Amino acid sequence: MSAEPLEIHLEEQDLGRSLREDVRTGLTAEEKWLPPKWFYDARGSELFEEITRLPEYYPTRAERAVLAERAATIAELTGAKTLIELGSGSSEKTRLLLDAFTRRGGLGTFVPLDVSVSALRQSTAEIAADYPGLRVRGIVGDFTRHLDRLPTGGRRLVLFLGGTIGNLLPVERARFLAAMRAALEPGDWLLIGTDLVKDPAVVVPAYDDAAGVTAEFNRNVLRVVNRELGADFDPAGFAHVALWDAEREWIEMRLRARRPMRVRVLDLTVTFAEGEELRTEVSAKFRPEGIAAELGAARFAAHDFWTDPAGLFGVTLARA
Ligand code: AVJ
Repeated sequence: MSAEPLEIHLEEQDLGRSLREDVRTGLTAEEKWLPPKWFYDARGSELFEEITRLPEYYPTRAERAVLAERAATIAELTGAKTLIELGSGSSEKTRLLLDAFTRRGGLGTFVPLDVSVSALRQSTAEIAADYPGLRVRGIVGDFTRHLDRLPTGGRRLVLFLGGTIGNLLPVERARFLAAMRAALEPGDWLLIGTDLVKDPAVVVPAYDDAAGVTAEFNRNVLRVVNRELGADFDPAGFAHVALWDAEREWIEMRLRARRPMRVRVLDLTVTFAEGEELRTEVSAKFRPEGIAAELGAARFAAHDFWTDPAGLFGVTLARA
């Protein structure tokens, strides 16, 4: 089957407006920041795909190992009719689940939701071509805002993979999980991937690779703001920083001004002192008991928790 036209729940104007709001809020804050969702234009999505193949970036391989081992069990346990994937990107690992559901039978519809139109266009076309008989309904949207637009009816399994939930701050996470639970019916399922707390000597290089791909990915947010809002950031003027916060157990990516800079964006003039940092991403790492507690607080029942053999990455299956 060919993929259906993408359902756009995030129009160009919408995207532009939320980018402008984020830029205004983040760049006028005492400690400057930008949300990580703005990394993912076509080039950013490609750079992220390249990151997933780097030797230092273990999360993708570790999560793939869990899914490869458990896909058949997940298909059997959930018996889902509809598979929804939040922040789907290329949906590369999702194929392990689609394969298992195809063997089992009964899955009718796959609904990937992503902010990146380019990633979604490509993934929906490829998946529709490779899984004949599967209805593929791509939704362009923001998983923090458009959960009420998900298809209803039939037993649903929602995938939130890759550790992307770690991009949300703890309050945002609680809000997201509560909204997710509200969008589901009792008996629906959530499969959530979380990177686990481990030696920072393993985590930090995953966010600061030798080839410099993550640095380019990080600076890409400045290119997006330049192009979309006509700003004049000099991306080369910023150094990539990856920092482990031991207390909060998360990685922060930042861009550090190499020299004093003045940037024009919107109606603002934003100044950076030499060495001043702009936070571009938080990527939280989790402990098994923390995951279960956060799910419980949102009225999900944790059903299974699996890790890869090295215990790097966790995948939790929970029931609404
Ligand atoms: C796609 C959000 C899971 O946090 O590890 C990769 C993004 N940032 N390298 C992550 C990312 C830097 C990634 N997620």
